[in-house]
Amino acid sequence: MPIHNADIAAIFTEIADLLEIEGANPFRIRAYRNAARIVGEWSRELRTLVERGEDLTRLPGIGADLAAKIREIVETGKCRALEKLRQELPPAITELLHIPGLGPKRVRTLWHELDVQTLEQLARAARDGRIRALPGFGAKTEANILQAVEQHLSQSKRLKLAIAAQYADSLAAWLKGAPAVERIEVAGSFRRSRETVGDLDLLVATHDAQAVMRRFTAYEEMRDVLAAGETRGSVILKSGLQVDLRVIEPESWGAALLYFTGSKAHNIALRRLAQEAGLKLNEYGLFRGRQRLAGGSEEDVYAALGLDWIPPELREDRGEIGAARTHRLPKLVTLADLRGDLHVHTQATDGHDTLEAMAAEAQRLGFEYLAITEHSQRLKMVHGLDARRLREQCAKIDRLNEGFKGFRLLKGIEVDILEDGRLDLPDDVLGELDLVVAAIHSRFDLPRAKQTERILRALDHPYVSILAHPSGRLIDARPPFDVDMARIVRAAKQRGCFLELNAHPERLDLTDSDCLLAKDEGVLVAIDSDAHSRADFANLRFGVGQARRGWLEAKDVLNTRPLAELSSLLARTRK
Ligand code: DGT
Ligand code: CA
Ligand code: CA
Repeated sequence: MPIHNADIAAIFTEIADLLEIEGANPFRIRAYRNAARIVGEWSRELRTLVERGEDLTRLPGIGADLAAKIREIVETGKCRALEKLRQELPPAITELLHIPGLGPKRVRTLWHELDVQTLEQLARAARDGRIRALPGFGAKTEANILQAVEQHLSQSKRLKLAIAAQYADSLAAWLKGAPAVERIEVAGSFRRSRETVGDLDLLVATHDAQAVMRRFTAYEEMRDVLAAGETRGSVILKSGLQVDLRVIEPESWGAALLYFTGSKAHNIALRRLAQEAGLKLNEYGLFRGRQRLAGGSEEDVYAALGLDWIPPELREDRGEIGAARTHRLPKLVTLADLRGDLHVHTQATDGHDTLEAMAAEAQRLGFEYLAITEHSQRLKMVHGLDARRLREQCAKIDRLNEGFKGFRLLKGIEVDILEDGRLDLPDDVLGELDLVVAAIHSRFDLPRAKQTERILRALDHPYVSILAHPSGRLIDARPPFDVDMARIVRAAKQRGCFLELNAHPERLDLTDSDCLLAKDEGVLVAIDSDAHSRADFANLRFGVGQARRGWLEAKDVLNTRPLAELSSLLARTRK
């Protein structure tokens, strides 16, 4: 069974959790947590590195011991160290750690004192009022726990797009091994580039449905086959991800792809349009009575309905159908339109690659420019730069730039926005840079008015060029902070500065509707990788997907501009 990075990361996280509940050495625990993060965010499959016999200790934070474990996991699907821990502790106990307010110490107490080993047992103990009596808990904590655990139990699990992509790519590659497969596509929310997906919807065109279905159910990563009929199958993968497969005749390809790409709202609107014209639209085609008018391709079907072809990212019934009728669909930005990246880190702070390596990779990708934007001094955990180290880095960038042709490193900083909206570095040094990216990394909990004021004050600073990850959210992990985004967008417009769409798969803010706001207001959006390693440039595709969902065209995006134009736009952000 092919092992994905997320599987390895999950194993390391579970080891760290179990060690923590056991009360093990904090350094050991931190090593596993770091490894889980690095592996989970690594944009190439480690499996392939193992298969090629590459040296895994070259990954940041991975020593010989962890490298051996990665190899063991890839080769056997298991990790003996984890199995041993699972024998020592209750198997589901790490789930308790997902409840806010429950750290390892409390989990250990609950387990030892009340024999609470699962979320259900935790809920029961809270309902029975048994938790409040424990040392260090109390009635208020008990009530909070009960509320959190009930919410947690009712939550549906959605997968982040970047993780779903790893599972989808492997499964599609496996299915392509069936000779009968003529076409294959992952449809549904995945094709629409939603930031998370509930399940994968796979579509295959073939004349031999049986052969395809056989290959599907023989996939190594299957956990449960929920249904496997002649033309449809539904399974749960070992990762817990559900996959629906539809097998269709090639002549219905377009109609089926349209139907299974959705969204449901888009489909309903199309079907209504067909009905108004006396036609019938379903997954087999567009019909007048029994006569089939279209269905082989999506373009056919849209054309027969009097519409231009609509890119999947727009299919949310948010005005795209009207725009398609009047030939006013946006010409959406593509990855190839990006000429550079305006937010990356290097080894000088918490990045894993050198300045030279990041520059080389940017050139290999065909970029014209790359802005180096390290964290600033207040972020001590990541060795944020003070004025002296920033100036040293700038000098180094100047030297490197002398050797480049058709490529330029820009001198920047991701300066921390302090709680009162001031910036974390003095004006004189900020004024020496090509651009200043400002971002919030603390006090996510300020009330709306205060948080908004804080950001407006930062935007008003004479040197700020771009507001990075403007909502601070981490998908499924940390909610966006409470701000008046419309006001921020207007302020950016007045001030002539820009907003970032951070392409990191866990961030992806601006959201799609924020992008629409920015576009309406005429504020250019910078699609940035926030890369902490060379491999992270690959994340730009997710940022572009989000931007496309927000109707952005190349002209709406800052870093589609050639260097000269970019430089003058950045220069204009200075007061
Ligand atoms: P997800 O999986 O929650 O991230 O979202 P989707 O959009 O992938 O939804 P899913 O997997 O339930 O269904 C895939 C597509 O199939 C959906 O986008 C449109 C189509 N579809 C599903 N149910 C219906 C329905 O009741 N009516 C119509 N017109 N289309 C549907
Ligand atoms: Ca789906
Ligand atoms: Ca589905």
